[in-house]
Amino acid sequence: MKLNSSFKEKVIVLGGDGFCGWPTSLHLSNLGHDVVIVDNLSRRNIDNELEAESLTPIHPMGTRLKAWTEVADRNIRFYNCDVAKNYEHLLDIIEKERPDAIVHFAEQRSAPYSMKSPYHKRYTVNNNLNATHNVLTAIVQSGRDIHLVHLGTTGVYGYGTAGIEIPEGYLEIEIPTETGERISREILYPADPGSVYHMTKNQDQLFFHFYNKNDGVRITDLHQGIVWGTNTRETMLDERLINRFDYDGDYGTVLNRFLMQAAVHYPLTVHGTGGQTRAFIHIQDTVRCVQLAIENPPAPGDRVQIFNQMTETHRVRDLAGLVSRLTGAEIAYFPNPRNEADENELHVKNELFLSRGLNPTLLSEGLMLEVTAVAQRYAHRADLSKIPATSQWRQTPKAMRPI
Ligand code: NAD
Ligand code: USQ
Repeated sequence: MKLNSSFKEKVIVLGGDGFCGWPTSLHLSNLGHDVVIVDNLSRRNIDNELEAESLTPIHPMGTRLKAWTEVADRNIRFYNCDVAKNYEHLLDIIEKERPDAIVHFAEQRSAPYSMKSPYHKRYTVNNNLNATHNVLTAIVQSGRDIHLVHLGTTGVYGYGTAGIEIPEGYLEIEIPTETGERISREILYPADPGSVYHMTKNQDQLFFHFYNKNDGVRITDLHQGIVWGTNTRETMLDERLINRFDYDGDYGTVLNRFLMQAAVHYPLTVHGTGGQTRAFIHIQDTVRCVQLAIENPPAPGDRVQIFNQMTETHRVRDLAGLVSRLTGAEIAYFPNPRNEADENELHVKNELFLSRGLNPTLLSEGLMLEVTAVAQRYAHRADLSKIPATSQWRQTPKAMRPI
């Protein structure tokens, strides 16, 4: 089962205890990279705050790492550090570990959580912006040529109907000049965030642009769609390595929620008309994409490299229909708690990963396995009172809203 890549690096994974970060750390370690996890375990504390738990029983970090050494005969080191607040500690870790690459997952990633209250908005902005800015500053201060791989979101492009296939980060434009000529430029695709969380990802892009231009930091920004599934080849090796599975109204993402809801016979919770189209990727492909990003760094002097990390797009009501046909689940339509378009089209380019060897896991292959192997298996751990989405996008009375 040990994989062996000829390309071996020292990699720090910020946020390596999380849903994407944990399986990525194991995958990179399995390939022979020397992996160091940095995490402040804030996601576990948010579970305490929300009184919600992963459907799957995730183990403490110490147990996870011991299990990995036993199973794979590889070592991963762990530092408990708040990268948004403890700059000196982060810098020490970078100077001591001397990484070739840093993968940055360490942000508050739930859109509904980021919209719950002024406290949650401020926490998300303070945490995410300071985390990203601290990492960039620490890379520059360390004086090392470290490739930063950041997990961004396809949500930075917004969810109106663009009318074009969304390019990988940069938009070609033509501008008429005063003399009537037309000049061409490539600019960052216009920012159109749909939540405070998504807004922090748009702001991250400006940090990357500046530190790349000013200090020559080599950066890859992965604009990732909604991740579905739970386990990867590595997390399946031992029960103690199991990945988290969020299903609550704040952190559960739409497809995993539908799979869990089907397993516990809860009507599938479609928001609004379900006409929202979104991009998706399986967790196994997430870890593979991060590997490909590390193996294909930008050359010195290159601008920020942006990959769209998604494999297919689906409409929410079509996903509900698919899960319902497979499992017999009922579908329920709820007033949408978010402020988003009821219906949108979405076409996203993802040629860069496909051309570098990504072989996507499609919904049609893995869906039922996920229902039986994970959602049904751990259904007894579900707290149904945590399923409703309670976070509202708008607190202002209707009369005060712009028309
Ligand atoms: P997660 O919440 O499960 O993991 C994030 C990890 O980062 C957690 O372990 C948390 O404790 C840690 N963290 C947060 N702030 C930190 C800080 N200040 N210092 C140290 N550690 C900190 O989220 P995830 O689903 O694994 O997402 C990881 C990244 O991928 C996020 O940046 C998210 O925006 C992006 N992403 C996720 C999805 C998805 O569907 N899950 C989709 C697209 C993009
Ligand atoms: N939705 C439902 N029913 C539900 C849950 C969600 O209809 O029970 C709808 C939402 O209203 C929304 C869509 O499904 O229209 C997607 O919601 P989501 O919670 O699955 O995903 P989102 O909030 O967009 O955020 C997730 C991750 C985030 C990541 C983003 C990628 O939490 O970290 O950045 O997916 S993207 O969607 O491309 O912006």
